[in-house]
Amino acid sequence: MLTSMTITDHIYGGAPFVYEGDLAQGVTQAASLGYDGVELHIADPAAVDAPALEAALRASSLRLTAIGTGRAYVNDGLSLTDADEGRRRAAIRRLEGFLALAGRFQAKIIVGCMRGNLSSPQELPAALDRLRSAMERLDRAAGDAGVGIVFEPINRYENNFLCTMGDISSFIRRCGLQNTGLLVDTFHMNIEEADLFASIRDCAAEIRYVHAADSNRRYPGQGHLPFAALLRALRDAGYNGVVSAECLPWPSKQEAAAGWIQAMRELLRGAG
Ligand code: LER
Ligand code: MN
Repeated sequence: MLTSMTITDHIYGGAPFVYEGDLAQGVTQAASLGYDGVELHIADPAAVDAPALEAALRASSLRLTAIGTGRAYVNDGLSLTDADEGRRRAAIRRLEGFLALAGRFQAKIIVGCMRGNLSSPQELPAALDRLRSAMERLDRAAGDAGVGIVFEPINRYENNFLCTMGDISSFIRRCGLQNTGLLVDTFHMNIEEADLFASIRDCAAEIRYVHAADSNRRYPGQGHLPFAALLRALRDAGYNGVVSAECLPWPSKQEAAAGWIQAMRELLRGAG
């Protein structure tokens, strides 16, 4: 499996990223810590200096593994299920911009928080219809851009529908999405999955990306998740992709970035 370090220009609130600031410098830091790549979190792809990022990645022989889009919802309120058609279109356009940026780097696009929130449980069928039509369009655009989308189950306290791996995996299958897989985040899994290992086995065919944080969202080893067994289960499920350091910047950004890769190296060695 390949490791990736989360980088962002600015950490808002309690966001689970381990580097903030100049993105090119983030790439250099990830390389010096021994990561294989970086995962970028930004609100707007138009604000990224793509040539500078490209040059930094090339200089460090690192790859951009994925681009997280949640900040377009958290910062700018853009949701794929917004009842207002104009705002929903703006959310789709923002994601099309993200896909174009991802195409340049052969990175995956993460759709998580941008699914939005239901204002009431009764809104669910209408929200799923809006999401289906948005995701069908984005899935085709991803195919055209030659990149994959990974759809992330997020715990109920952040997004109040499609919270489990099974929910997302059936949504992907129901809509017949060809370029969209599942991103599993061990922190969200710990809150939402009834059985971590059964969920990995049941969704094995769809898992395309992993966020690794412990039960308290600190780096692996700082909480009570059975990481060695989880990594073995992922490997047994045929997963050999990216595992990313999306965890709290605790006790500091630097220590979290270094602590995560040190813990993960040992875990991956143990997982064989
Ligand atoms: C949100 O909690 C999350 O897990 C992220 O991957 C979305 O940015
Ligand atoms: Mn995540």
